Amino acid sequence: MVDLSSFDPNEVCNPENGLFGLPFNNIEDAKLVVLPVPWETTVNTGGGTARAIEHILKASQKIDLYDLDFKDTWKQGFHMLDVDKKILTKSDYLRKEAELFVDYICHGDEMEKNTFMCKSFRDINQGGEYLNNWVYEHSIDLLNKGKLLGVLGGDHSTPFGCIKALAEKKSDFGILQIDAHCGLRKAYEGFKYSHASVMYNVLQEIPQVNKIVQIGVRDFCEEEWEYLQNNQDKIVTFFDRNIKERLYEGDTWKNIADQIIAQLPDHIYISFDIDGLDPKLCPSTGMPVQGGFESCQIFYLIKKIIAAGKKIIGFDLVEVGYNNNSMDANVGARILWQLCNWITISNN
Ligand SMILES: [Mn+2]
Repeated sequence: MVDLSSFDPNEVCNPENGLFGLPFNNIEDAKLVVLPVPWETTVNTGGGTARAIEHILKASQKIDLYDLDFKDTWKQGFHMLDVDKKILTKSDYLRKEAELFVDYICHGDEMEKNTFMCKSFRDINQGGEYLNNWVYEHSIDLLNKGKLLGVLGGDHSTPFGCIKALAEKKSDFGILQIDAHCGLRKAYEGFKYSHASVMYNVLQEIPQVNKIVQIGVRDFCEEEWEYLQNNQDKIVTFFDRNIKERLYEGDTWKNIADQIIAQLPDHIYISFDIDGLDPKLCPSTGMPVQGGFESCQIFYLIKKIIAAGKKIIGFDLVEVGYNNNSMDANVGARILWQLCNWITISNN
């Protein structure tokens, strides 16, 4: 147990401390552990989500711990593991390969005619499998230690191994996916475990996930639309445009939130892609799309989910980018704060 008698949450944060400036410096001290996954091999714009983690950590240390919703929930202990530099290096290397590969195929050249491209393609797909195993191994280890678990990406491919590990502990659960995208492509640019395919892969490979409720979606392809039509028993999507139209015509966010909650099973994993929010809150995310939620709408929804007696069994926060003087890391840190507190309250 950490002795909190000398820790003053009103004081300026000691930079030696960790996530949110809290003094829980070991896994053993914490009820909740955040697993950082600095990985973004298949992103096709900007990049930067792998390195955003350290900026989110820094921004988190400036958050006031006093919160009328959460009181002293943090005293149960939140700890974030150190960023694994090997994963970051591997991500950097494979991302370069992926860029060259995509540049090659988008000019209409055939991969089979170029042995270097064939090798890159194999490397990138094997890299995705390696990462999934890495996240799975860390996740299952933390779950076996009785910890609550959150993944901090990286791109949206990062939580797959965590969801797989949770599926070994829970026989059935649903996912609340906050996202501008569906993540339902069969493969993206040929890459099986890409950020754009994460929910497709979850439904293919993790049968314990019996429902996905997507909210805020506003950017998708025909293949994904057809997949949604053919899998209505498993996926319910609240499109951004429909939500907005209802609000413009006088419907309330409360009504819509109630309908979202009614679709969720009792046990829920939250997959929070920050691009589900209005991009003014996350301008450096990988694939910003105009429209989307205010952060407070989502915080309200999560509060209502808890009030409805549903249990959060795990979460991820992904696709947070970074740019000097932008809101990204600050907003990311505050979302992480909400998720850490709500999952802890939900499991008290
Ligand atoms: Mn997205």
